[in-house]
Amino acid sequence: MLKPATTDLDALKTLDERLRWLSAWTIHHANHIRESADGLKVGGHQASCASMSAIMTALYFHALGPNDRVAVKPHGGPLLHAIHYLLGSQSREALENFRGLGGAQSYPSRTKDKIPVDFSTGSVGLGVAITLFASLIQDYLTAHSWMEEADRGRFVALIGDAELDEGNIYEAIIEGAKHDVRNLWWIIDYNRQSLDATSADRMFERFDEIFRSCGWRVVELRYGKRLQAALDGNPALKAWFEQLSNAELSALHYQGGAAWRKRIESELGKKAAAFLKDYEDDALAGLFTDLGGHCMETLTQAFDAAQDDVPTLFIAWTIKGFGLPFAGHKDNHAGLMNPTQLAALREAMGVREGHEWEPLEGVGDNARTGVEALLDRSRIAREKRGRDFGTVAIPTLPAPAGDEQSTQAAFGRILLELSKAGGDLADRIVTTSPDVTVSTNLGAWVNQRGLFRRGEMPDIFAQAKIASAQKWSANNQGQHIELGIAESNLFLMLAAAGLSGDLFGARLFPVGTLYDPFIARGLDSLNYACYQDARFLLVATPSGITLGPEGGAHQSINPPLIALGQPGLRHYEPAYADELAAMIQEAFRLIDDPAGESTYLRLSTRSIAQVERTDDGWREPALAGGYWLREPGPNSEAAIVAMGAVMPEALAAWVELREDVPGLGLLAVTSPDLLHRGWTAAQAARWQAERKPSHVELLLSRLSPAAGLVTLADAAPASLSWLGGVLGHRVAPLGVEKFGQTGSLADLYAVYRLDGDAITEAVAEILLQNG
Ligand SMILES: Cc1ncc(C[n+]2csc(CCOP(=O)(O)OP(=O)(O)O)c2C)c(N)n1
Ligand SMILES: [Mg+2]
Repeated sequence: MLKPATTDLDALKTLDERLRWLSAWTIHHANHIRESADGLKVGGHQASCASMSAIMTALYFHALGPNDRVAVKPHGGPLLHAIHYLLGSQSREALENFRGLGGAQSYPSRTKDKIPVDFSTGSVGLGVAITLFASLIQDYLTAHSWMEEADRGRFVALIGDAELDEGNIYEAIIEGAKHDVRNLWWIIDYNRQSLDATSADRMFERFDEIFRSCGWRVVELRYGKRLQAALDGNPALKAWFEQLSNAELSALHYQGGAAWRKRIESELGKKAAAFLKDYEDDALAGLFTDLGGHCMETLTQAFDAAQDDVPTLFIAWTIKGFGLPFAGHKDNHAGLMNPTQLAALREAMGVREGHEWEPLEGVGDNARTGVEALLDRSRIAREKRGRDFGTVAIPTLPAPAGDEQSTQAAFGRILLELSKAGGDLADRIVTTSPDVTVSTNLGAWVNQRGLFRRGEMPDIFAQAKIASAQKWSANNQGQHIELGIAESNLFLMLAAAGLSGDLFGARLFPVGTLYDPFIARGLDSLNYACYQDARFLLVATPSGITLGPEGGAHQSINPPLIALGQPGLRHYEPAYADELAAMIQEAFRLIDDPAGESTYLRLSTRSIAQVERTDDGWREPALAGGYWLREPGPNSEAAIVAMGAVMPEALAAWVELREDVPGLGLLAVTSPDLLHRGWTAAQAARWQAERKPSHVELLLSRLSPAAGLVTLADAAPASLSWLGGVLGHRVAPLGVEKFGQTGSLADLYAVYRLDGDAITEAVAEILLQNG
């Protein structure tokens, strides 16, 4: 903890002004001064920054310790860059290039920004909630001795008040309450304005109730010291002030001192209004803008008083656009000062024209020493962390034995065997699931490795000797983190655990399970995890209409298309247990590889006959996206292309048709995602001297150019139909385009045209077209 000497308050106030200036100037420069090649608006949020400069000053130059991590509200990005500029860890060039290619990003970005960004933000609500899961992961790591107690930090989220409408925040605090989450500071920039307007008064007293009931301490910083004193001495004025609606308050802040005076004179009695004679209009406006979130003394005292580990919500009252000409105006969210207004601000802040980028411009000689000393002391641990946490050996994972298996059951067995074998990898795996641990076959792993809780949680059923396949006791050595049914929480947990190396210097191998259709429920959180380059294995099972009688609303059609369009996530869809073992091994390797990514496995509960292998030749091409399960002959006129759980239908059709269709091949696709990526990458390299054909081009080049493809997937047919575009083969796509019907597998495959008849007819049509 850095405790300020008493004089530091002045230095902090100076830095607050510098941040307000530099953030406004950075945005102004990008919009009004930098040359625009395309005439597009650059944008930036001067009002959102001005609202929070004091809060960030109090944090970064006073309250933060070296291990603390912060998620900054997206539109406060320029403030974070200004802080690093003052600390010497951001370049002027990057600020001049704000929102340009290679410049400071619009919103703080872990992966794209060059300054250390602890958590990316952008999609509001997610940056807030990930801090809670990161804190849980910190507890997990220290309990498992992957991390020293002394290296523990606090997790801070700087939140726009309108972000509080995002439901994912409440899902997170409910989960946090179950796990006794701690070491959190969530600080609301309570400017009572959103993007469109001022925010609803009715929510006013509600947020604190919600947080308190989840075990949080709520600290409201409504008034700065000066305003507090003025109101304390004038109860009628205080009562009047506190009944103003959000819109009225904002309007008055915008209108300024004369408007305050007029309202008070007309609405308060002589005695209560007598204080007005002591204030000029500007001073009066200044008095009423002295809200808690702008008062350095109030902020630093509040932070100093919250040094225990109780999760704390600070509601810091602020004014959106504080100190800027559009302060309080309801339309100011994306408002930009015009050059005249900017010049006026520059003058008012003592910044000389031509010296706008000087870090300490306008700071007098006397103040400078104190400010420089404070900057020096704040330079701690704000360096970007390298990937210096070592690598983990990934053992070969054998395929589970068995002539008939489902990929879901095989997944459970592979993890169980890994657990029994033990070792570094097994110890570093952390599994998590939103109340579908048992139904996704993680039960055996959990029986072996236990549930994680900071405190001991006995298995009451086991103690009572009630027979159960699940040993459901928990302690701080457990390796499974059970979540409630909130898929967004699953992805945020995977994001936090998947960043454990980068955040804490200790690599974890997170494995999360859920039903395939519910990926859509947490999609933005999944995208958020991938955008930050968090590394994890996502196991989605069951999937498709292959769920059969259990299906209906749980059938999934489009996740393979989602995966096709999701950077940072590799989709594998195995048919057989040996493919699955290879894919899990690869997924663990990719978690650890600096150039790796996360993996999504789409599995099934359908037990199918396993194929006999004569050699290992399938393995490498299967990991690259597909292999010929039945080799095509020369000049073959047709091929069956199939993925995942419907492989038995494809194989049966191949057996039936191979005599009539000489050279008929069967291509097993294990990852449309990888095949497509390889194809587009090869296309993009078309003018390079050594353009290498992609895996899918090599696979399909085995066919005659006139051949047709019958593609088959328990998914949207577009998952595979694009294959025709690679070398120009005609395609008859089979797949699922509607869902929601329950039934036996045979019935469903017949209705949805995934059965042998459908394949035979499609092949016949191709042959007919060939004449
Ligand atoms: C999920 C999501 N929806 C919408 C937006 C667009 N958006 C950006 S900021 C904002 C309002 C923010 O208001 P607030 O959180 O109060 O921040 P302030 O700028 O007032 O500090 C909106 C709707 C977004 N970034 N993310
Ligand atoms: Mg707001």
